[in-house]
Amino acid sequence: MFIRSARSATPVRTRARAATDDNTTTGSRDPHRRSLKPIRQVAVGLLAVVVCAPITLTAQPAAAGTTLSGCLITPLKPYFDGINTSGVKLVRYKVEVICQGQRTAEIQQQRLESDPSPDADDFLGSSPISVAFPYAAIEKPSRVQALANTEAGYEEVYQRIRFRVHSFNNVTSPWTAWESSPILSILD
Ligand SMILES: [Ca+2]
Ligand SMILES: [Ca+2]
Repeated sequence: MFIRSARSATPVRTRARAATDDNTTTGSRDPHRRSLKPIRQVAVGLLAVVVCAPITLTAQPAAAGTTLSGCLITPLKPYFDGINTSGVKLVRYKVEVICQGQRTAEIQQQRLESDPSPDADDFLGSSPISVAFPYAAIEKPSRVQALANTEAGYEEVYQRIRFRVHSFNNVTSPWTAWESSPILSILD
């Protein structure tokens, strides 16, 4: 329930945070800071609810997000995002990052293609993603990768992430467990 609330609030901040949507993990001290104030209040409220009642997160089975040290981070389902100049489909892997202020979220993202057991999933790529939060906010950093052809027919791509949190007073949390997103089935 609370995840949906978080997502429904994000369009409000699209204008102010559009730059963070594509490989940008900096720019926290932006000129739109004043316009983000209501969003920060929303984010703080969401985090307060999440931290106080974490059991409600289990209501959503897949990619419910992980809460640690004032951050709630969710690997979202990848989605088709155009075709490159070589005619290959592009897939965007976006992560929703909600954090309280005065901390930095350090995320490791891995992109994979699912195969039935006993085959191991195909590893497609990985990226470090770091997002600073001088103030509580919602960020949605993402990475784009051309769709790999690992088999005949559809490819079943997904991402998995883990993260740790660095507070601005030099305290670092342990890494979370890996959490996988829902799978995107897409024809290459
Ligand atoms: Ca497959
Ligand atoms: Ca495969």
